[in-house]
Amino acid sequence: MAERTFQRLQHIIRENGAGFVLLIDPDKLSRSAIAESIPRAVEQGVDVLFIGGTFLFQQEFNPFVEAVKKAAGDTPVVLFPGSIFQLSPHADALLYLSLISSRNAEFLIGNQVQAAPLVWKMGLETIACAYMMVESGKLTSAAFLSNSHPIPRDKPDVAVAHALAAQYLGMKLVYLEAGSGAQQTVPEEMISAVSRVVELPLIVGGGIRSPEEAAKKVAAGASFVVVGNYFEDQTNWQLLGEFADAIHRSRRPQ
Ligand code: 1GP
Repeated sequence: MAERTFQRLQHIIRENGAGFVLLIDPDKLSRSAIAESIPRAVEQGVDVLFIGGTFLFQQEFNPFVEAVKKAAGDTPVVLFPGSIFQLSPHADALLYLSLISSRNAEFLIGNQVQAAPLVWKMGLETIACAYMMVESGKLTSAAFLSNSHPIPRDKPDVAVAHALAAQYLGMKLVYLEAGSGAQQTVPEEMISAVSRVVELPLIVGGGIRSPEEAAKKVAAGASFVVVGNYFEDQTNWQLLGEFADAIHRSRRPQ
């Protein structure tokens, strides 16, 4: 029971080479669009759905997650919370994030302690995830709100040292994050430096806007590529299949 969804994520990597993650921001997808849009995304090759956002202006979180899970069928629905207000027992699992690139105790452990009793009561599967912000050209919401500096994009060794520390602490995943709508994506040099040394599956996201770019992240060593912003415009959803193919066809270095 404990690691069910995590094992499914590992299975996706084994079967597809790398996984395509669609990030759904509850403020950007209307409740009425869920029943039609989510099955379409799954049909076109989305492997995992993340739900999360910086804020919650529009939606009741819990019913939103319930509706997405209902529409997603067997596809894993994983919470990627922007705050402790984004928890729901209807998800398959929760990325238990620690912002390890910061030195801000609230984002390293404070919020995790606040959330722990709620998560325990919900019986949610947790997946410990080392979250690292990477400099991406402009100040992101995450950097601003956490009052912390992202890792300089020309310092892959700094990213490697953080990711190794996460591995030694027993975390399950590493997330290299350029930030939602980032001007520049996480550099391939950094992805490949981390994936060469660290054994944990690597999630890469932020500012990815084309199948080619997504494929490059996999070729550099990403096990999961996350795309959110680009698909907030529903007219782009016709390209979901192309992103999925590009991610599944690309090969991670052995
Ligand atoms: C943000 O990594 C995710 O947390 C996805 O970024 O919204 O820019 O695709 P985008």
